[in-house]
Amino acid sequence: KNRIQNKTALITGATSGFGLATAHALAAMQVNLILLGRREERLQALSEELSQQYPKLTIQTLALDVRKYDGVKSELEKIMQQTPVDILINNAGLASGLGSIVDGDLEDWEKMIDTNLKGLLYVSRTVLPKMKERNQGHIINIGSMAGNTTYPNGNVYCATKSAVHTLGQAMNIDLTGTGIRVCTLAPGAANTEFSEVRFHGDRDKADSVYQGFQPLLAEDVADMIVYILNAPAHVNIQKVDMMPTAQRSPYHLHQE
Ligand code: NDP
Ligand code: 8X3
Repeated sequence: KNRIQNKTALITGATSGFGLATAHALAAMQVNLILLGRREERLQALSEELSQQYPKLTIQTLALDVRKYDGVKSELEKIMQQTPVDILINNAGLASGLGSIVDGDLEDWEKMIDTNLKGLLYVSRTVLPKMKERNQGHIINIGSMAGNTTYPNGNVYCATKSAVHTLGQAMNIDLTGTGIRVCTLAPGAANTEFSEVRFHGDRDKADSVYQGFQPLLAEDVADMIVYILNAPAHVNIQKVDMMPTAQRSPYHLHQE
């Protein structure tokens, strides 16, 4: 049964990886989309592709940096005057660098804290009052295995993701008595542009992360997102840990 058709989903970080795969998966479920990311050309190309494939859907794009509250608030509020957001996928995020906390790069730290944490808060703070007015909505925050268990040199990235997990709990608590549901989806290793971004564009280093085992695919995460969203209104899936079969924790990875 499709319980989400004709709804509207805002996906942050729709230009790549999980967000991109989720855009395709939700479009296939006849969900209208607001696609947000910084790379405007990719947003345009995706919007054209989906509009051709699903001509009945309304696809809108927002070329925005989630770290800039003024832009997030004004642009999203403009869209929400016409198009209420039923579903919010707080997915935009990154790891930048992998190094000791002793001599970590401050620019990397600020990028991660501003995007993964403050960006998620800015978008949520803009969307939530409208959801509350309508007493309905579904939010999925993308956490991580790294938010459950800190690994060597993961420090600030892991801290942002553990904070995302805390904010998911906080949202659920603060929304008690409303129809708004919140889920923290925490994946393990998935082969997207994540590691290329973490290693500042070093493709070989990024590829080596996924050698010798089958990581999650972006499509696997998108499938899970559809499952969570499609649960009946009385079911609130609050937390999902989703790992490659080869990986049981950051320290237990079976590589051939
Ligand atoms: P990708 O690098 O493939 O995608 C990241 C997305 O986030 C891109 O669309 C990017 O778009 C967007 N983004 C980054 N910074 C900003 C910003 N400042 N403003 C708006 N959009 C931004 O990685 P993934 O798909 O893997 O990552 C998605 C989420 O999943 C992240 O939160 C990540 O931490 C998390 N995660 C990833 C795992 C993995 O192993 N891959 C595992 C667990 C969690 P653009 O550059 O166009 O702005
Ligand atoms: C991203 C995946 O492997 O860095 O959250 O924990 S990992």
